[in-house]
Amino acid sequence: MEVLVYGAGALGSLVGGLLARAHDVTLVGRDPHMRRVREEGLRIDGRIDACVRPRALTVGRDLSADLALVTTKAYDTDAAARALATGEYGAVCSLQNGLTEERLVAALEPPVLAGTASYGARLLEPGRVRCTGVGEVVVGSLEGRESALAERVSRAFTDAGIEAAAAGDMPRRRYEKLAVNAGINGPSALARVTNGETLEGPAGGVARGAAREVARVAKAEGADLSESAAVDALERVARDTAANRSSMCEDVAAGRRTEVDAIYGVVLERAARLEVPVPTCRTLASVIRAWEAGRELRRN
Ligand code: KPL
Repeated sequence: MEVLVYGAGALGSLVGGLLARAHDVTLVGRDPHMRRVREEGLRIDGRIDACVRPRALTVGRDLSADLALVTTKAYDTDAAARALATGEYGAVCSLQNGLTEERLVAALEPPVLAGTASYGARLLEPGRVRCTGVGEVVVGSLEGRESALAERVSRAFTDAGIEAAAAGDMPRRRYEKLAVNAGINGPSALARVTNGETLEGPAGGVARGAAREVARVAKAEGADLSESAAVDALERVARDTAANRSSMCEDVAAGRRTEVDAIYGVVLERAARLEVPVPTCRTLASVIRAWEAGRELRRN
């Protein structure tokens, strides 16, 4: 299968590299990472060892593939969609944080699938990605229907040795992932602690509170996610990735823009529309946005 992986950050590089063991993969990312992959291949180490040679590009326009995976930061979704709209794809599947799929649907003709990936990944240097946790990829239709296309996409992952499944309950899973991100990312970034430590002490109360609020929004929107299921998912992911730092914690440590809008912004928007109080998510959003504004990483 021809697979385009749009966004060669840590997760995109890992998933693209693993897929390249069985498929014809093109990675789209930035130099110097892409240059090194072109010249020397992509080294995967940590929990999985591999060296693969995917195609590595810095411009993702006018391409075609059976499957386009979108793995950019959530705030780059519109730019990714504009580039993908110039090409031809059998299907598009997001493995991003936040509820980005609606934006892809609005901009693209091919069918868009929702996906989650629970692999841990860290870019060590150009051309080298570490697998810090082996997880699974789950894909499915946005509406929560059984989907033959999702089955085919999930088989493409399993053919490359990635544990994967097609699921008919993506609306619930997307909110579950959002609850996990809301619980871990903000508190871990503000306290500068690992995912495991996020559950301890006062940060743990904030983390669980944020996850519960996302479950209330999910319920109000008709997705079947209880507060206890959201907290269970948060605790499971924090335990399974205990030694890792969340992407937001890494972003703050590196002085980079975060995914605050894609994670907390989307919760606040939907909560306002559905009249659900979300004070913990609102506070986390305000503090992280203030941090970004203070570093001129955002204007509002
Ligand atoms: O998705 C993640 C992130 O870091 O953005 C979690 C689930 C928190 C894993 O680290």
